[in-house]
Amino acid sequence: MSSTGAPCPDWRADRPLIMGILNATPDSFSDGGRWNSVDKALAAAEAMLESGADLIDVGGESTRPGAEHVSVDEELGRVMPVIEAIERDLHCPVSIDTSSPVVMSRATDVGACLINDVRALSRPGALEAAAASGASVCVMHMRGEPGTMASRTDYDDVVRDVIDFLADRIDRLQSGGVPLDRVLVDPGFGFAKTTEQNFTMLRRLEEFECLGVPLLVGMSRKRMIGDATGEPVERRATGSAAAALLAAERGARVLRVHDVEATRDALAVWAATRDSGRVV
Ligand code: PT1
Repeated sequence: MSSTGAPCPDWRADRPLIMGILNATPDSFSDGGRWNSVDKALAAAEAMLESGADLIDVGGESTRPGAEHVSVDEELGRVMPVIEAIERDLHCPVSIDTSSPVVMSRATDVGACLINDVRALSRPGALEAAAASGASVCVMHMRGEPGTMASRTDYDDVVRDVIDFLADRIDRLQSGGVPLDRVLVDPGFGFAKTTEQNFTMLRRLEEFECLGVPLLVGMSRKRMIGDATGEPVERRATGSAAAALLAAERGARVLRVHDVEATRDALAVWAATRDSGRVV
């Protein structure tokens, strides 16, 4: 990890952390206007920080169901200018959402403090790149690839099966040289799960505490929220904030969200009900 990058927030802080989502994909920040896409991404990151984000998750590959594969060069071209601009101008903690070992190394070299891999370091060289980087690592549960995962939803018990998978990944990370205090896990909402299975995981989220590492969750604007509310993706902020709040109540330590302000306010109300009464 670069000495110039902001360190990660304390994953074991006394309040849940907010991770703001920044998609560095061509469709997200290009409208042919006056500002180039890096300036727009930077402005979006700044707005999320002002709204209360604790770190910014930069991703150059869409992993939503059915998404297409992107080449490593394409991914680097999307994320590197954005991470460099954030490091230069905003000095905030940055996480890199990637499965590519090359992108992991390059992003952490310029200061990213967390590797967020939805494929749980399954690509050849990913574990080695992550260990060498000195960064924190979030490993997530998924089956297959985003293009095909929708059909792979046969579980004995979705919560137990996902816990077993994550426990195995934690072991592999430790054997590979990533210390436990730099590991986070994510049950992978919307990745090879039906809506019912997603809500089973949310209802039983406390069971993941047995893994002994901080839990990161991402339900923001996902289909499970649309199925519960009947709202299209652009109207899921309120449902997403409610889901984030329930996850916080059940022990989630990091909330990966698009709508930072709604999440912050939901968490502030939740915090006011806690023993200390101390506001977030
Ligand atoms: C996530 C996550 C992620 N989600 C982590 N990283 C996405 N650690 C990207 C839908 O059902 O949950 N955790 N990086 C986005 N992926 C999806 C998946 C988007 C499912 C939408 C859906 O709508």
